[in-house]
Amino acid sequence: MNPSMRIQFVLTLLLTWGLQAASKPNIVFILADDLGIGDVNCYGGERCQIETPNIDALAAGGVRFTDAHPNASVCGPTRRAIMTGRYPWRFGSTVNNGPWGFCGPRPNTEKSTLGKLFKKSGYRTGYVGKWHLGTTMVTKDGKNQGLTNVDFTKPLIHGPVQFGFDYSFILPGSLDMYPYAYARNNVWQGEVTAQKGWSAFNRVGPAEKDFQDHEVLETFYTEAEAFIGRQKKEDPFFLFLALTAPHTPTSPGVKWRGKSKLGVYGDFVMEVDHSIERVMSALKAKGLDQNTLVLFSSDHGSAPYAGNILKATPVQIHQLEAKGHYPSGPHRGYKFSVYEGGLRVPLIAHWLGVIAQGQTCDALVGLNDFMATFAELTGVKLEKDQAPDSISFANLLKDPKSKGTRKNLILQSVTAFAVRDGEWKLCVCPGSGSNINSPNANGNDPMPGVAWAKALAAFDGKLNETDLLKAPFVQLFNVAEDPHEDKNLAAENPKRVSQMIGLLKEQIQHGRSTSGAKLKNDKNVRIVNPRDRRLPDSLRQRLSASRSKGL
Ligand SMILES: [Ca+2]
Repeated sequence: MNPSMRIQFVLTLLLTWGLQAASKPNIVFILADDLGIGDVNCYGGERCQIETPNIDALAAGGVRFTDAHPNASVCGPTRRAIMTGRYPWRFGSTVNNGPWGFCGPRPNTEKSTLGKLFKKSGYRTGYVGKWHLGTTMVTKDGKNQGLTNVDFTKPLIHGPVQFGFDYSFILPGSLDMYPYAYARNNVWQGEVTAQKGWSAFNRVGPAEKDFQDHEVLETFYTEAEAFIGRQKKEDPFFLFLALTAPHTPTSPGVKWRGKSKLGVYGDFVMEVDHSIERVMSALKAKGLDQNTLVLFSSDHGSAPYAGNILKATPVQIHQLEAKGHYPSGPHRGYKFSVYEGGLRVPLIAHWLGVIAQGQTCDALVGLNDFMATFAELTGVKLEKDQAPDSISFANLLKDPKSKGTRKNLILQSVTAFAVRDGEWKLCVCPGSGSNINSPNANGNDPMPGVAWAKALAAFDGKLNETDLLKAPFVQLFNVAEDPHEDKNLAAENPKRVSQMIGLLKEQIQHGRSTSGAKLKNDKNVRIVNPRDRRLPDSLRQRLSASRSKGL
């Protein structure tokens, strides 16, 4: 390189760095809890009976993704994948574990997080809302944290602080998972001396004496506004606002009751919609709306037990559908299932001056992709072992019609894997893939008992475990042509089934799905584990009979 070329090269580098430093956007990510894709008007259309003016306005001013997915159809694993960019099934078991909101952390979840990523790039980081990623509490007897032994006068040993959040205000589990108490920067707030509970799941447990279920969203909105209010124009910030709604108990704030035409469920969704209004107003008040990327999504689809009765009530969701409101939109199934009703969610991005108005993007995106996307937007280079399943979709924010970077995606119900490869989706189970022991999953048809009985009856002869990776025990759908997943094409496409199982095996064995050196999973991962007690006994009996009779 001659001297003039060298000077030009250095000037170019300085200019690039300068532009990056000047253009670091603030980022606010709002995550709803159990909000179905059909609960949002700009997705549900005529099948949606709830007004969501603020989410719709966010979409009208930015880009609406139509093929976005959480990695699981339940809360915990999805949140783990969002926070780390790593598939949730790669993590090991929880430690110090107790029931519901007393759940302990999974080792390594805190190792590489969104909080730490943003801090590395010089951001102020805030987390407000539902946590559900596991905490370690001080116990009076030194045993695992639980209903009777937590010392609420002592701070959390392990919580958002350990995940790289400068400021946090959390509910450790969810709105129907005790303890019903907030922790600010790992310190319990108020006096946790009461016993309360609102859910039909009989989850009555420790609560702060003034804690009210219908005040939680308003409390989180006030906290989020205050966090934004403390920010300075010159320092970028990241805020993760994780709502507790419309998850049961369906308990909107007093001023939201009666707002929707649909009933109390609609009222609660409207209070979720209000989160956008509060965040956008707070940004505008601080003059931060011009350089802030606002994202909105849901942790998975709506629960079959949610509806117009405050308490969780089995299969209540069908009563909403009878009124013309379909929380899963055009899709089949709900929370817990392997079908799109549980696994396809709204995802909207709004960024003035960068994202053009009124865009839609049909590319395949996973919520595990935030980590790599944010790394790209903030100019952080991920280490080789960080976010091993995260692929940046930053290019889609700037040009929603450009080619998506993600070709495949691993999903899961509570008991089964699913693999997306282009338009194809392989569900590695018969039926909905929900838990045979969970009456709360009812409504996810066909339920596992029925589906497995039918598949076992259709299979002749000796059954080996490897047979469980083929028809009639798997389902193959083209989700572009068949959004309701009615036409199972597995039996007529054995080669495609086998290729997609191969893809899943490779991504399990490699410890990562992005390019790079092989990594280790924190536990042994099996595609189908017949010893899983959430699968029916009939499966174990058939395998055992095949072995003993040499059929
Ligand atoms: Ca949830």
